[in-house]
Amino acid sequence: MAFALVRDGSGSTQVTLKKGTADPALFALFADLPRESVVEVEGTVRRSERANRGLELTPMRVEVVSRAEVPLPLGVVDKVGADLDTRLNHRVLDLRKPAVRAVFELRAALLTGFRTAFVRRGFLEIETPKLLRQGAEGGATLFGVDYFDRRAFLAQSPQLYKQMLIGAGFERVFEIAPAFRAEPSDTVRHITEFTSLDAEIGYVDGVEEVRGHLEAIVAETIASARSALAARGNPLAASLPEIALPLPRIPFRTAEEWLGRPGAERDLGAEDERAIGERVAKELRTPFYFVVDFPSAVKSQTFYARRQDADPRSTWYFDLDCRGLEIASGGLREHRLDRLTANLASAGLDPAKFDGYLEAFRFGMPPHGGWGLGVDRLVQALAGLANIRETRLFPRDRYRLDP
Ligand code: AMO
Repeated sequence: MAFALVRDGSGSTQVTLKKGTADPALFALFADLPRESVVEVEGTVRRSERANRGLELTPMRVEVVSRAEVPLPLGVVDKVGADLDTRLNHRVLDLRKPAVRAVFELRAALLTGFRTAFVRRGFLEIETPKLLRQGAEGGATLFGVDYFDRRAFLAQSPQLYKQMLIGAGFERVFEIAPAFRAEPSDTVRHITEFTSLDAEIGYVDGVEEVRGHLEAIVAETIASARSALAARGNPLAASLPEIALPLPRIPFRTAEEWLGRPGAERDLGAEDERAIGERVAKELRTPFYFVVDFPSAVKSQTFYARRQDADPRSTWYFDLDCRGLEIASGGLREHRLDRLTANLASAGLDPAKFDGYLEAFRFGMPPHGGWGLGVDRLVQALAGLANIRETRLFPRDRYRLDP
């Protein structure tokens, strides 16, 4: 007997040849067929107790459409795992593994769910420029580009444009697009090219309206992804949590008390976020939660963040975290031109370089707010992946530009 497992996007099926009954030429072809070759098989399907999925195929005709080279640089069906670098170096083979493909089905289901949730709420999908004259998220992570005889930068986020479109009267917008950050550090939660899911809402009554949209959209999207994945038999469906709303809102001050540094007004690092996540898991038993009211001192570079009128030491900024990982950040924006210009100056930025953005605030700009959510981080948290690189087909980091 000779066996082969034939795999396509829907799963794999056993092909069985019995010596004596099968054509000897077919037997010979089968016997030296390299693993992972592309074949076309025609034959009879029979029930079989022994075979995977309870079916086996007895072939009458086998055509080798594309022969794989030997040896494979990366095993596809091997039980022993390769290290991540080897996997990413041979990503096309790696992506053939059903468990790896499952992550991308999750990713696609989330993107479809997000789009549906936004559109249902009257958000308009937008696409903003990725080649910019100015960054919005701090100079340290800007990628410079030669732009004819000038210097341009890759967009770190669509921040300025989504706000400008509120000035254009669009009221509710969202964008799902690449964002680029020259992250110098080599961590398991940073990459240089990620997918940012941004939303902006005009005429907001307060920050709760922004958070309310975000938590409802995330909960609805995860629920729709769960049913889409379950229908495909994707095992990740079971790892998607039911989300009870409203999510807990943990004041930044409380988080700092938990961390044993009350009133320090220092930004939260990866270790801090992990510690907060552990405490939330133990006491509140929820995967998702907000950390709210970031101090102005922490957001001093975030010139577009609105300070609280009653307490200017605090902003209306928040993070959405999942199990100790920051997934999104957002808040209310400064829509008053004089204060926005002052914020730019105190962030050490030249308002003259932001004239296109600032113009949007000169001819009528409603109060607004929104958020940016890292799609890769969300997939990482939901699929329980150790490294964010596993959430991207062909990840980019400081060292990796290929494949
Ligand atoms: P922020 O800089 O916090 O906010 O980014 C928003 C979200 O994007 C994700 N993210 C990243 N994911 C992977 N690799 C990276 N290098 C990386 N950097 C950021 C995170 C983060 O929460 N303009 C604001 C958003 C807003 O206020 O609307 C912004 O960009 O999940």
